Amino acid sequence: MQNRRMEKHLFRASKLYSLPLLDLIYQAHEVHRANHNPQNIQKCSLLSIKTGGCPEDCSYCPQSAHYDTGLEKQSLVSLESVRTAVKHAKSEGAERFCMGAAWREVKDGPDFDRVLEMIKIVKAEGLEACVTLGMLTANQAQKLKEAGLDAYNHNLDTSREFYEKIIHTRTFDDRLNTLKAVRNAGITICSGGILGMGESPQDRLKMLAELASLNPQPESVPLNLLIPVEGTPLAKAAPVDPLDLVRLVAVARILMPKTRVRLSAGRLSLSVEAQVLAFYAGANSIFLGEKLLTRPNPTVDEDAVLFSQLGQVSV
Ligand code: SAM
Ligand code: DTB
Ligand code: SF4
Repeated sequence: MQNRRMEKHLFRASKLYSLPLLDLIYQAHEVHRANHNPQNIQKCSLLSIKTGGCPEDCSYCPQSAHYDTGLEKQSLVSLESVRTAVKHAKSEGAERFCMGAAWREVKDGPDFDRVLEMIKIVKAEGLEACVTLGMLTANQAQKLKEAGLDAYNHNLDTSREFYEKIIHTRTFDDRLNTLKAVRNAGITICSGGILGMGESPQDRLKMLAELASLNPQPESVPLNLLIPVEGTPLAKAAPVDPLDLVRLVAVARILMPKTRVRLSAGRLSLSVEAQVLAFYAGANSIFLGEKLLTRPNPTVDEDAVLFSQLGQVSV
């Protein structure tokens, strides 16, 4: 069933992708307006709560222990530092606070218990809480839900076929299984991927078709442009054409009309004009603040300029 749905979405995605660009973004914008207020762009803030030393070998990731990227490792941060970061993000206008850990999977014990407390801190400040902690069991997902978690980020990252060229320490089905546990626990799903790892346009469309065929569809789909990091196998990957990103945003918007499509990592490599076009094509969420997990992001001041150019009052 999942397979048939996936094939159907892939057929539609391929047809859309081959449309003339202006026809595609016109269609996407219509779907966008019918389902969202285009002025409403969600602002999410990111915090790395446990940095580096990850046992997985994801070829894109500066935090993998398999590569020497010069990154300083850090064990799980304190509750106090989370509280400070949440208050700061809130003062900058963030609506959602996302915490990321360089873990392969969650292990029950004091670290997981501390993450549960972190979620309660985010909720007490009135923000939506999201975490990304690697693989989860059904029981752990349930505990996250009880702590008040709104969303779990777990990316499919690319197509099923390309996945094994990028990551060798886990499988595409491992990812789908965690997404199932998240959904069954009643937590919303944030799942997307990365463009620019050497995948073909067809791989990108397959990834979108996989996401679109989840039932229900993910509430958020982050689209990251690869940030090439020295020391990783993808350090020399070629940059993505911004118009290819715009095309993909448009296809994502049409396949998943209600989903928040997030312009995620890589906005520093995009012009204001490319970002505006991506918003027009249906993107309606960004990461706000000068740091993603370990890499830089536009500053809040730069984004204030972007929002004023869009005619929005403030960030
Ligand atoms: N360890 C957990 C996992 O992999 O699910 C959570 C943290 S991991 C850093 C979250 C996501 O960051 C990855 O799925 C990937 O999409 C993204 N990411 C990591 N390194 C990146 C890079 N260099 N450029 C763009 N996105 C990246
Ligand atoms: C997602 O899709 N992108 C964010 C978030 N989910 C966790 C992470 C981007 C990481 C970029 C590389 C870094 O900062 O280390
Ligand atoms: Fe680890 Fe996540 Fe980075 Fe993969 S993407 S190496 S799982 S932190």
